[in-house]
Amino acid sequence: MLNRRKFLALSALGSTALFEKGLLAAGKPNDFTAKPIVVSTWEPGIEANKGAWKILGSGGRALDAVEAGVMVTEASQNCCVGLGANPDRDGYVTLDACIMDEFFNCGSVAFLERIKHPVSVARRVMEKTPHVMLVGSGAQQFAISEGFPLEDQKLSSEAQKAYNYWLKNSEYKPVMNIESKGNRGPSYQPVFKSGEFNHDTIGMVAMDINGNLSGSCTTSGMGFKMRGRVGDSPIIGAGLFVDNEVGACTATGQGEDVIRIVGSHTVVEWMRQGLTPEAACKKAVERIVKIKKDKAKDIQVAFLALNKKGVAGAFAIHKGFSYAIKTGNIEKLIPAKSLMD
Ligand code: SD4
Repeated sequence: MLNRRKFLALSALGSTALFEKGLLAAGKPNDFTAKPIVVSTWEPGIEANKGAWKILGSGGRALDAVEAGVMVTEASQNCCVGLGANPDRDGYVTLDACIMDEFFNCGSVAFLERIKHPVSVARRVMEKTPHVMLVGSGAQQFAISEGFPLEDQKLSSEAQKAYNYWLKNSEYKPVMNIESKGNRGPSYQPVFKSGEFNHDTIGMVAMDINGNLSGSCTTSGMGFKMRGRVGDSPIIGAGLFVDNEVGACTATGQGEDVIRIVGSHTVVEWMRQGLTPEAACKKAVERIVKIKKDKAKDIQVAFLALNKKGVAGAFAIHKGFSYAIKTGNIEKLIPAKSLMD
């Protein structure tokens, strides 16, 4: 097992070093058929999965696990998810999240400010209101009424540096999850070199010991986005979808293009037709690439899916997307296959 310090040190070496140290498995996701199982996007998923495992490993419900798991990432100031993340172009961090259980219950919040755990507010929307989605000041008001503290609006020191850098040109041209560049700008040099934590989202799907599926997704969205912009992450069907008869899927990358094809729902429907999780994710990626034509080389989108047998799989437009998997005896970061380098 990796402790956090060792993981950060290894992460700083990048995916190649992790692979060499045997912590990455080369793309054979179909080897893993397990119950319980949790999978989540990008390298911070390793820590998040540990949080989920505290519940899954003791026989708990997948819904509780996917909430607890991504809360680890939301609370981390070292990751571009949650209040430590990059702000919008006006300098405010705005958060989106959603959650979905095995009964098609779902809840979502978007454009939420100054609340540390948007995924938990999304769960309250699901459980305590007749609605699926609350946004902006209404979502914040609801969170406060539910006892969530209003946090300081101050940016994290990393985010402040990134924002200062961005302000130099104030160019509205967000860079999305292409590993070599990072989303804090093509030439931004992070002071905290904790590896490739250049993402703003974590998506997690899990199956519990009873074979029930749930999922969660939480994000600060695209760094330096237009104020009020919301991507795919809180949109049920786009950033996340769960059908307990078939499987679950979550997405990451350029949200606009995930929404365009209602990505996660599309992947689940292809799994229903018999495709493996990886093949279903690949087909969704191919659909986006076909729509985007030559613009596809400039965007990253990845899907991560889990079927009812406990088989996980993923696929991305570009190389560099990896996902973390945890079962009773496996804890790995797996590089996903991609259409392009
Ligand atoms: C969005 N899909 O807001 C998110 C961004 C993302 O890693 O996944 N970043 O469009």
